[in-house]
Amino acid sequence: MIIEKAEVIVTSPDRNFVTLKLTTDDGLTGLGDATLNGRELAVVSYLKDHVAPLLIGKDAHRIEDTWQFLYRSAYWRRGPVTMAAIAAVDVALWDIKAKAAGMPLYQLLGGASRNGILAYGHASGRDVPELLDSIAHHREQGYRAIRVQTAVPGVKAVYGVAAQPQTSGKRYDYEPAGRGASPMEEDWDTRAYLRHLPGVFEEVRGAVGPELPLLHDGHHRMTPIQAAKLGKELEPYDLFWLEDCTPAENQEALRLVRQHTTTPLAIGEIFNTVWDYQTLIREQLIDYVRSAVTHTGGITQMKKILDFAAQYQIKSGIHGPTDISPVGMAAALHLDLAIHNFGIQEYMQHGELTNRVFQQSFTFEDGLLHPGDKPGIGVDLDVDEAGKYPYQTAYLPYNRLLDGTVHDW
Ligand code: CS2
Ligand code: MG
Repeated sequence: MIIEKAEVIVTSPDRNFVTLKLTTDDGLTGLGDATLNGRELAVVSYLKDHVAPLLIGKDAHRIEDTWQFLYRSAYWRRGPVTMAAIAAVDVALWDIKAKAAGMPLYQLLGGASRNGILAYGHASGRDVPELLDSIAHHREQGYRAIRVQTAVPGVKAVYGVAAQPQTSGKRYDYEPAGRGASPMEEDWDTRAYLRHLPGVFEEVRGAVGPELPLLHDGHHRMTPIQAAKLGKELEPYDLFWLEDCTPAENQEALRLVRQHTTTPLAIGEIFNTVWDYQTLIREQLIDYVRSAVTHTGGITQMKKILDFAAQYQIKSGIHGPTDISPVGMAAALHLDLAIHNFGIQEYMQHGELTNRVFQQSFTFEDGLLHPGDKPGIGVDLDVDEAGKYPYQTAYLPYNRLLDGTVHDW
């Protein structure tokens, strides 16, 4: 089964997506997500100019060998662009292999380890009443776990807060990447955030009761001691996890946070290889691995990372915002269903235009996701529909502190 064609399809229905489509000499096709929010064209070039030409003529069955070839033959290693490109090839090859076997991908990964995949959605609100409405809206949709993000007094534009109230039937509409020639500047004040958030969680936990799993994303903005303080102050509200509490390039920083709080920690959505996790996992400094299959070299590396994490009782919490395409989402679900150390799956729901471009077979019912049983990963891409939505330059925002200093967004 030889790779005959490698096409890079860029489309921008509700937002930009990059998809790799491989076709074999016996007519099988496979899809891989290569979307890197705000740097999509870098991955397009990496695939078109340096990867696709090398794939033609290769045996599509040799997934591990192709992964190792793409990782080691480039000489330069790691990084989000490289690993997103490798991920797209990897997932497309797994899609093809599962189709050739006539099975959904999860069957090739060990079969189902559970009946359904617990999902969490994104509730948000500029104030507590709006936030409680949004939580109610997500519970009506069936979510059994909910992320809580809120505005911060004195801060104009805050990450994760939908532009308008979530009312029934209204999709969560927070798309961080702003279409335009340069990144939007947002403001931030960590002390104001730390003064405000515990009170919000006290009201939310009081309103929803003790059972509902609540999550929160710190989005890389605190110092380790600030993260420790917040983790400790949120303990009475029994969070499912506090995510990206502090930038983790220095993995040892989490030692300080861990010393002060039992609030579970989730990290890794901006990581792209197992080496980014080595200390975090070995020293059990985190409880959940947050990477997306799309940004971590695909199924092949993601499964290795999660198997490594399983030895330390660390679970999966795969990244699933709308900038992970339905192809990347489907790949995650097959892994979620098969691995033993599954934790939770992030699931923001894509918009209507995206769902016209990508026909998906995964389902979301009663708070649980399932990849479906179509051979492969279960996603088809309508190339004609995709062609209606050309790429539009879009960047993620960046932050400045009130004194003008650039800060993590
Ligand atoms: C967020 C993401 O979903 C999350 O946990 O951190 O929405 C993140 O902001 C985006 O993926 C950035 O493109
Ligand atoms: Mg996050």
